[in-house]
Amino acid sequence: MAAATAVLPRFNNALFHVPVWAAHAIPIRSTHRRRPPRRHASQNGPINRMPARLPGLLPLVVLVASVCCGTSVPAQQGGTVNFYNWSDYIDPTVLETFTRETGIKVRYDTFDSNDTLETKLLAGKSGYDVVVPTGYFLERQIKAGVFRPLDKTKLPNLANQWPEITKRLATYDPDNRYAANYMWGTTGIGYNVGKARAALGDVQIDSWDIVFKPENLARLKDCGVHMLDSADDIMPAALRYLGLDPNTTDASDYEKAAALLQKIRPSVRKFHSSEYLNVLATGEICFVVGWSGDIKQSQKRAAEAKNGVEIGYSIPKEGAQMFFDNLAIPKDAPNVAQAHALIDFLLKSEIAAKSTNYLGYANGNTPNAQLIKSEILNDTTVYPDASTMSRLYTISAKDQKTQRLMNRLWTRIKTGR
Ligand code: SPD
Repeated sequence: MAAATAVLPRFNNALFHVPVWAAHAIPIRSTHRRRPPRRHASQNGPINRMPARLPGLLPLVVLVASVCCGTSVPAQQGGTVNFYNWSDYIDPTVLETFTRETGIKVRYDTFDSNDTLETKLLAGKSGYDVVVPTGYFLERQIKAGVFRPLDKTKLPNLANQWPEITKRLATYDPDNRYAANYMWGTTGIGYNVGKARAALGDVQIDSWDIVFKPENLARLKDCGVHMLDSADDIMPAALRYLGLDPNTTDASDYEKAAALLQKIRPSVRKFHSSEYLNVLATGEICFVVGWSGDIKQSQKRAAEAKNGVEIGYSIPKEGAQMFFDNLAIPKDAPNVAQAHALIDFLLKSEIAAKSTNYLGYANGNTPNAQLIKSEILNDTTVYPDASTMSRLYTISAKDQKTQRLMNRLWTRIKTGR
């Protein structure tokens, strides 16, 4: 993909060379059935409930918290915010703290695909107040008119955002009217160090050759290969591997990428976008094409379990996708004040850093070395250095025809037909 280069200051005083991307305007897909917000069993329990022993004291506790910590919604306001976020994308204590400080309860629900979120947003009346679309989906959803502009007077912590990330987000959301960046990351390779070595020998896992050469992936088949169920992640990786533009609109390019994916299809046990976090950590699978922070969380889980599983994450040398996931408010959100309060809270320096420390994704704020663990800040697969950065590409919103073709090919690949 064509990329101009800008030179920007990096937080550690090195220089940060970054591509400047182009974005394409497109119309949007059809409407779908809608469903009311749903609780997410594993993450929602402790978050939704107010502490049982506190009801009488709560107004006082919340008032004190509000005064001390500068929350933008008065504690007395309370109420509820319906938050629809990616799975494994929140430190539960962050939402507990939010409720304690503001009196606002969080009804939390999760998804693991941009398409699922888009279906609800396009149908309207989703009931959600804050949602987290990825940049290229945000772009076309803005054009479809599904979001309400942010009231920046209610978001003092926008001042904490990293100008570099804000600028990048503006390629999807001109003037940053509708969204603030939550987290960003890459799509790369996660692997079980021991099992991958046993299957492949002592090779470096630093190339898409491991994925796209059928004879290589076949060696990993028995120990278990997962791949994201996300055409928007896997198709661009295949295109890039073939030396084609990951943002191409040429149908024949997509046919070539699909043909490549069909060849490796027999070695993929499952296409799924969230299950790998657990099964990689337990050793049930040994290899995944997945999202950076989820693989980092898997790594942490395995280390905590002391189960002898060591997980690695690699951004292949041929390049990988860099994505931005953003906080936005649907136009018909029922609780707009609470939505702003939640977004502002998530942008607080300490809270954003806490989220990064827990999730293993970089956040949209200017990195704070006092608050972010040094092993994360110095990990170039989380906060890329100039050389890693030069290998990353971004995706822009697809036109309807290209999106349809990609989805059709993707279904064919998954079903192996
Ligand atoms: N578990 C959180 C995963 C977030 C992934 N965001 C979507 C990236 C699309 N390329």
